[in-house]
Amino acid sequence: MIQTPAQPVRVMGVLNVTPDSFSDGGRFAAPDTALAQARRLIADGADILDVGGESTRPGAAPVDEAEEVARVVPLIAAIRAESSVAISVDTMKPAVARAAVAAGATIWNDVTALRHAPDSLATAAELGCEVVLMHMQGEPGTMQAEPHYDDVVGEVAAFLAERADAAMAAGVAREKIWLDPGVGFGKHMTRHNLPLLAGLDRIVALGFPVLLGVSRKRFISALDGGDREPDERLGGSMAAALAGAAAGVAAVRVHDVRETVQALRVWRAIAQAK
Ligand code: 9MG
Repeated sequence: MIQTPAQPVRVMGVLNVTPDSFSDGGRFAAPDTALAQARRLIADGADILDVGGESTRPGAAPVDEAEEVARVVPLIAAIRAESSVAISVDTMKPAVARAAVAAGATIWNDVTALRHAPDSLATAAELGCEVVLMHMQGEPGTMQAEPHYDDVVGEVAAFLAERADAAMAAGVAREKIWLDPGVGFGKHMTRHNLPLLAGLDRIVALGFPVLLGVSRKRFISALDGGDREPDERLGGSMAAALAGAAAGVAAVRVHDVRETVQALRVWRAIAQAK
């Protein structure tokens, strides 16, 4: 069923300060370039900036804690000094999340759903920040080798429900929890990502706000001839974001903020005119 959410879908702009992210690796690694990009994303209408200092793409080099803190914390502090925009930190390391929250981040976006370190759950509870719990089958380095599901939507939903329970049992408040199906993380490009996108309403039905990341992902290229570079996937990114909006997601994580804001505004206006 098509939903028109009471609130507009929020737009999370991607701000990678990494030399090797899949779409924008290296472009915003220098501090002044990264702050300029943050300003651009805010001007384009981003509700949240997702600052990441370690790439999760298969084959990316691991980054040590001190280096990751050095990449993200000065940028978060600089954004916070001039803007009240919501900031999330994309990290799997509790110490990085802790430093980022101290610098002004209010959301911990963890692609491992607080499974990476023994103290991840306790740290999230102690920080009292919002947390994004994302589904991933396997580890970032090898997750695309041979992903397998009997029922991708059911298994992702069960995993996310279990991680939300684990977070709440550790002391994370229910209203701080977001869920994310992890499109492209340990999923076959079309056999798993497409049914997952088609079944998003079952993830939404778990009762937590859902974040959806589809922007520029490889499945879009696979559906469009197979060899589209990340910056040639805008149309597919919009289509998938709107499919998420129709299923009731609360936010989309995107590279192309201005185009997404426009697409969501038009989609919402049409849906509300019914
Ligand atoms: C860091 N990152 C890359 N893709 C992502 C996605 O789909 N969701 C979330 N939460 N984080 C992502």
